[in-house]
Amino acid sequence: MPESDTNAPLDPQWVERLAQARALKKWPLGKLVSLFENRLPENAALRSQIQHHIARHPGDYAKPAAILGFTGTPGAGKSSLLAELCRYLLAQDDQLKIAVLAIDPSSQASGGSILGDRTRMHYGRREPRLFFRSQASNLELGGVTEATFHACRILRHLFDYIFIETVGIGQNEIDIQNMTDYTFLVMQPLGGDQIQFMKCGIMEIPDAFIVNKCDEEKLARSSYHMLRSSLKQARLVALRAEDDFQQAARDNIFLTSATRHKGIDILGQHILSLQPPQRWQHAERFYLKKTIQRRYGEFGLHLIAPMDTPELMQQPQLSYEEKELRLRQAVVEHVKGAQIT
Ligand SMILES: Nc1nc2c(ncn2[C@@H]2O[C@H](COP(=O)(O)OP(=O)(O)O)[C@@H](O)[C@H]2O)c(=O)[nH]1
Ligand SMILES: [Mg+2]
Repeated sequence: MPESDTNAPLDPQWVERLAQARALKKWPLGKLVSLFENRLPENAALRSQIQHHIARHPGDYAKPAAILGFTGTPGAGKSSLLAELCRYLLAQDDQLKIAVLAIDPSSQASGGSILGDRTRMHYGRREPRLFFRSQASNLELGGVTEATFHACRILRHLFDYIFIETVGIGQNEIDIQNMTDYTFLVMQPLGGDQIQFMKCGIMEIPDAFIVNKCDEEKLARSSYHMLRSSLKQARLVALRAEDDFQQAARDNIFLTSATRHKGIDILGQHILSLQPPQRWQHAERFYLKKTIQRRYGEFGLHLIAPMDTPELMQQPQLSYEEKELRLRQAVVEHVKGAQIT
């Protein structure tokens, strides 16, 4: 794949498709996301051209999206809560656009996602400013989060927020945190087990805690006090001195009920007030290295270590594909030049 291809002008058909995706037409959006998600080698030049096209027309695209991860045990109410949250946010600003990526535990037998359709139902079908996609977790070469990352590469130029829903157990969540600007841990009331999770290092410290299913205020209050005292004990996060239920949000603790629409406004306002995202370069670097590791193992990582520098990793004029190509070339050239002594 010569760089004359990766930087060639974009085919007019794809220019048109990009314009339609910007207008949030679902079919071209789906096509574009698949193009990035599937990562077919024969489409690498096209993906690169799309990135260069976007970079050449910054005025046409939104500023890159904030990427927010929602993680937690199955049944905690992540999907229900996200649907409510999206409704709230879209109602606050009629220009706002949101993409939701839901990573489904998928059935080995069918190879398909089992929650996708059920989750999709939460959102209704008529909201044009919301794009929903579920990603099956067992189809992926190199871990589900690679597909999520590659989908975000294009979605971040088209939306203001990307929400990623994952089940909070295992390596995927740690990987997800390498691409999210903020992580929210969604819990059920009165269960202290998530603190244990974090202590074991299964996930890194989330930026905020949400106790969902707080349908009654009494339950919200007791959940708040319980979570706060566990957090205090675990000394994982800095908390304010006062233990004040009304000010829970100041400690990044949110008490919500998706079914009774409680606490959604406070959480929504918190999300709207978050600082602009800054993690993307970190995410690119993490996934570039992950690709090299998957292809060439620790040996490959060792070989590219001298290239793991801002000069290569942060060059905005290079597309992701071009960066990956340079790293892979470095590995291959080293192997070709190696002498047996
Ligand atoms: N009582 C109550 N039930 C809820 C709430 N949010 C979600 N649920 C229910 O909890 C179950 C799991 O919700 P879901 O959103 O699919 O959880 P997820 O697996 O974390 O995505 C569903 O039956 C929801 O209706 C809530 O705030 N209160
Ligand atoms: Mg769900």
